Amino acid sequence: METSSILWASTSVITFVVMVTATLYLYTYLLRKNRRFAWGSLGRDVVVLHISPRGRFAPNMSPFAIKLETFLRLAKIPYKVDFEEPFGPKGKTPWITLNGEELTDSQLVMQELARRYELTDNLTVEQQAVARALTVMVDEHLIWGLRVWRYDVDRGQGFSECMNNVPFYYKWLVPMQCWRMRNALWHQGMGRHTFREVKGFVKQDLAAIAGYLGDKPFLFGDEPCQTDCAVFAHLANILYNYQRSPFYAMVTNDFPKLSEYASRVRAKLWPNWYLLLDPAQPQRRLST
Ligand SMILES: N[C@@H](CCC(=O)N[C@@H](CS)C(=O)NCC(=O)O)C(=O)O
Repeated sequence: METSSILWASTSVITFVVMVTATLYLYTYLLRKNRRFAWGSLGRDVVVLHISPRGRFAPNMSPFAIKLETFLRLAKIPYKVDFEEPFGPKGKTPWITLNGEELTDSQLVMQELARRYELTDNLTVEQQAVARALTVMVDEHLIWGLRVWRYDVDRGQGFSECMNNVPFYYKWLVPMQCWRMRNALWHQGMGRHTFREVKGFVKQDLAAIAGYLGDKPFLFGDEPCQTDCAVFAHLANILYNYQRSPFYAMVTNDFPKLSEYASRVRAKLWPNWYLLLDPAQPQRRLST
């Protein structure tokens, strides 16, 4: 091959690659801009909650998404749901847009909304300490125990089961996600324990919640508060998204009061739970 032909061929390839990249970039840019414009037109002070699509057994497969949506319902903050861009600026779901501002992380969003809407739970200093400890326990400890089952023991199988329309490329994506999560589990530390030890940790966390809940209807009395959003979300995740896991049996057999508690929060704040599933199910009477 002559040098001029090689030069011509490589210039064509490079031009093609640059043009495809530029087109893709421009397309993504315009798509994002259009979406933001559409979200902005939903109305002032309307929270746009960005989450992954609804699940088969619970309105979301992410406990953090359930937590934040439960909070929006509890606080009666008007919101609309977006499923097109579930991952936010930090690469995690859920996140929100409020009056053009992008806020991320369920806990930070709740704190910020509580500040802006002047929402307080009226807890004593001692209760605030317990609230903090319970929230961190479920968000940062319990969740990792569940992830060991989902991504290591069950190898992501339950993940696809929770979705109605599983996209065809999921059969390649799920092993990749499992590999990524096993890596994360190893670095976080939970992944270094035997599954028997992990079950022990989860049981201790559940026992702590049950112990504090006692015979109260909600964690801090007769009405749910922000901590109930987090605790309910993780219990709902076990009870509806992890039914094949040993954690489901653990909650229902060893801590029936936690099942009753989750049903109570669900009946109070998610009266349309069944209609939100994918596929939507006929609404049933929710027990309190
Ligand atoms: N601290 C975050 C945690 C959110 C989170 O871990 N979300 C998971 C889904 S349950 C996620 O986005 N995972 C994607 C990833 O890690 O790449 C919050 O409270 O919002």
